[in-house]
Amino acid sequence: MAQKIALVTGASSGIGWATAVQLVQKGYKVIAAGRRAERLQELIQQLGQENVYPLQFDVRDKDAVHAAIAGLPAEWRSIEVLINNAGNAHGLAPIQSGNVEDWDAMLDINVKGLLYVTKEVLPIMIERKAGHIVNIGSIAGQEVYANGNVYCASKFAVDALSKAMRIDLVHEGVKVSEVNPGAVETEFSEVRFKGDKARAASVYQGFEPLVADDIAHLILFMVTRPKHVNIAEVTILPTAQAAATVINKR
Ligand code: NDP
Ligand code: 8X3
Repeated sequence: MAQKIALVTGASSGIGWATAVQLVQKGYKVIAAGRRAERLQELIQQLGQENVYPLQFDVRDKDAVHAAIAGLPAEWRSIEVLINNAGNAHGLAPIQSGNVEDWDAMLDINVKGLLYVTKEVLPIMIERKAGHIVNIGSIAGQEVYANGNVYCASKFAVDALSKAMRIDLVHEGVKVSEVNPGAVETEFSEVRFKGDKARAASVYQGFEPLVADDIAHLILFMVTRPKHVNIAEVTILPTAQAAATVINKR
């Protein structure tokens, strides 16, 4: 049987990287997308070039997204699984002092980027009347918290889009799922705090956060269910976390 093909956005780091690794370990071939080409090369070195095809693009650039996916070699085109994972928070500030470039980045990457990638992949899935899209939302898409404003709005949008896509695509045989993690220790907080590693590390001090592999395990479970089963939405939290800002820190 031919190996299944999965496209993972944001495969150059964190949750996307761990998901790409676990998909290959499970026998998938992975199209690994991200902006940092050197990271994608590291992934190829780890997993083998027969298993990983790198796609370098910025999800904000719809022409680049189109060119990358339209230009896939024939043997890599039959995408069955799309993990819409690329995204970040940029800044953590009250709305009245928010940075407009940060707002643009979060809405353009987390929301519009997800749409651009999905738009390019859907014709492939619809033609086959099969496929599975997993959108990475967040606990921040379920509750707002102080200073989270635009990041929360971007993840509320991912939640709305996931629900809407599931409704529209049910007639096409395409599954849509959403994974909503709480605190996962990745490069996420370093990006949010613009490279301030000490501040980023402090987010995860005093409790045991999730790691990227925890989310990847869940995604693997979801995409390997039988054809008639769709796990629609899952919220996954560290045991020490009960809500976006309720964390049992010692
Ligand atoms: P990382 O910062 O480790 O990874 C983010 C990934 O997104 C990188 O691979 C990055 O690749 C990619 N990315 C960012 N901007 C762009 C862009 N403009 N174009 C293409 N790719 C881009 O963070 P995580 O792994 O934690 O985050 C992955 C997802 O999980 C995000 O959607 C995040 O919102 C979500 N999430 C994270 C949580 C956490 O606590 N860590 C909790 C809940 C949800 P590159 O820079 O190479 O382009
Ligand atoms: C990332 C989790 O709580 O920092 O989506 O928003 S949080």
